Order: sequence, then C-alpha cells, then structure tokens
Amino acid sequence: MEISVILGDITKIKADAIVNAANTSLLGGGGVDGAIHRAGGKAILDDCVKIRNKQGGCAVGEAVITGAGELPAQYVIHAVGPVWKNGRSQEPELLQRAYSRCLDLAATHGIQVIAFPCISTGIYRFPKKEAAIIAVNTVRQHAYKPARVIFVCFDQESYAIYQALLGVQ
Ligand code: AR6
Repeated sequence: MEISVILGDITKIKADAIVNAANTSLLGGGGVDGAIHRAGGKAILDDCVKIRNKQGGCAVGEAVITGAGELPAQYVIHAVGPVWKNGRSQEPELLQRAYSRCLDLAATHGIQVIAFPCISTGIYRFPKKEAAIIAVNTVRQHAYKPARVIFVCFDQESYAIYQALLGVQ
C-alpha cells in the first residue's frame, strides 16, 4: 500500500473512489461536499436521495457509496465526520470510524485507489493535526490495504502536516 499526499482539488482526481466530507442529510452542502456535487452533476445527488429514502441519511461516523457522475473517479464515498465541540464528545472516535467505514466500503467494492479529503477539518472545525494523525493511523491500521491511498489537502497548512506525518518532502 502506497500512501501519498497532494495539494489540490479532489474533484480532479482519477481514483477508483474519492471520499466526500458529507453531512447526515446526504443532500450536499458547502466545502468539498459542494465542490463534489457541483463537479459531478445530478447523478450523485440522485444516488444520495435513493440511499436517504432507504435508510434515512447517514449517521455521524458512517459512510455510504454512490456513483461519481461526471467526475473522473468511479465512485464517491460519502463519509460523515463529527462536528468538533470540545474534544470530549467522542469526536476522535467518530472521525476514526468515518475513515474506517470508507475503507470497509473500499474493500467490498474492490477499490484499489482511494482519495480522502481532510474530513471534519473545515466547516466542522476539527483541529487539523489531530485529524491528520487519526486519518493516517486509521489507514495504516485497517485490515484492507488498497494499492494506493491519496490524502488530498486543499490548504498549505494541512499539506505540511501530512507531509511531516508521512515523512515526505
Ligand atoms: N478538494 C479537496 N479538499 C477540499 C475541497 C476540494 N475541492 N474543498 C474543500 N476542501 P469541509 P467538514 C477541504 O468544510 O469540515 C459541508 O457543508 C477543506 O479545506 O468541506 O467535514 C458538508 O455538507 C477542508 O480541509 O468539510 C457538511 O455539512 C476539508 O476539505 C460540512 O461541510 C473538509 O472541509 C462538513 O464539514
């Protein structure tokens, strides 16, 4: 398993699956969620609505998978991270579970290349470094080993944090 980090827009990544930092409604929002739905078109929302009608959205710390519409990826995995409150409301455990559920779905769908954004670190205000440590540790410790995991950072600060954690220049 190769783990890498890039600075850029996750909607441009040609992975088997890109991960979305969604919310429990699965109906879209701002941040990376807005970018993915804008770039991918209506097909992604249609798939989300079907899942919503069947299971009533997606709980915090869980993930669901849809097609990727017009995106270069094949699938979008919509993960719901926690809103940061005070760090004592199970935020770390819930963030870890969200990453882990993405890898569970990757395993069941035979996904070999998966790209993650920095879930919960934008609108949900999870501290960037703590979130990155959880993301990297969860990927390293999960039973499923895809061929390639790409952490896609959208800001220089997150990029530097992942570079340091992964020991790359
Ligand atoms: N490519 C990669 N990363 C991005 C992109 C992009 N195009 N755009 C933003 N980011 P956020 P959250 C980064 O706020 O904190 C939505 O409204 C961003 O810089 O997108 O989990 C949802 O519907 C940050 O590092 O997600 C939820 O309601 C990271 O993606 C809520 O926001 C996550 O920031 C979820 O909040």
